Amino acid sequence: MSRSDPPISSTPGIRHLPPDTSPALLAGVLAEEGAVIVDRLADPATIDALFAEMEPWIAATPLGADEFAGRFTRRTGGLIARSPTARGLVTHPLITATVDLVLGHLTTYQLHLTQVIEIGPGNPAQAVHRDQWAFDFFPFPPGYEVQCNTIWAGDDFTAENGATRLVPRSHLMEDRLRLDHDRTVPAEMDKGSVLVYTGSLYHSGGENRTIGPRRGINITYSAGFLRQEENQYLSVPPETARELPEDLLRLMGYRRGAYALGYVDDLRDPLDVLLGRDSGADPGFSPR
Ligand SMILES: O=C(O)CCC(=O)C(=O)O
Ligand SMILES: [Fe+2]
Repeated sequence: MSRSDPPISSTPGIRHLPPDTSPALLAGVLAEEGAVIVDRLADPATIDALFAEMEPWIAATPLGADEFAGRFTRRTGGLIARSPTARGLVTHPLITATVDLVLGHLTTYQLHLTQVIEIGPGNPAQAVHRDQWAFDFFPFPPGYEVQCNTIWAGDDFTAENGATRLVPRSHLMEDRLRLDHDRTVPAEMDKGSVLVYTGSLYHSGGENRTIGPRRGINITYSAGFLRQEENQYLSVPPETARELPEDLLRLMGYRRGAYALGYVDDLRDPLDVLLGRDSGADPGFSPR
C-alpha cells in the first residue's frame, strides 16, 4: 500500500478516525466501543527510525517461552532506554490527552509497558484476554478503567499477517470469559496508525499466516495507584541492594507481581537483572 492511497478503513466493528481528530472524540468512541484506530498518526519515517534503533535489541531477543507470549514471537522492551524515537510515541500529545480523559477518574496514571511485539510467521493466534488481567485478575467494576493502551502498527496490519484481533464493545462484557476467535475482528490498519483500546477490551494477537513478521509497538498506561508506596528501587541504591539477601530483595519488589508485573525489558526476571544473572525470557510469562 502506498501513502497516497486512502487509509484502510473497512474493518467492520472498528471505527477509524483521522490523525487530526480530537481527544474528546477518541475518548467518546473508547467509552462506547472499547477500541478505536487513529489512521496514520505517525509518519512511516518515524516508525522506520524506531526500528533502526531497536533492531539490534530485537535480534537479540529470545522467542516467547509459552503460548501466550508466542513461541514464534519476540517481545522486546525497554524502549525508552533503547529508542529515542519511541519516547515521542509514549508522550504523543493526542494519545496522552486521550489517556487523560479515559483515566480521568484516577489521580495519576503511569507508563505500564513499552514493547515491540514481532509476531513471526506461523505463530498461532494468542488467547483472547483483557490486558487488565495482569493485575492478578482483579475484578474491576465494568466501566472503571485502569488501563488505556496503544498498539502502533510497525507494518501494515492485515488479517493475514496477525493484526491484533478484538471483540468490539467487549469492554462492558463479563469478566474472565474465554472467548473464541470467531468472536473477534482484525484491527487492520496502515503502518503508523495506532489502535487505542482499554484494559477491559477482549483482544489477542492474530495468527501470522504470511512469510514475514508483523511488528507492533505496544505502549500502555495504567493507574498510578497500582504500585508500592515507597519506591524501593530508588530508595535503596542498587549497590546496596546487591548485598542484601534474596528473600528481602523479593519482598522489596525484585520479583514478579502476579504473572507478569515487574519484568525487565525483554521479559527478564528483576532479581536476575539486579544480580547480573541474565536468564533470558522468563518461562513464567502469562496473561497481562
Ligand atoms: O501483538 C498484538 O497484536 C497483541 C498482543 C497482546 O494483546 C498482548 O500481548 O497482550
Ligand atoms: Fe493484550
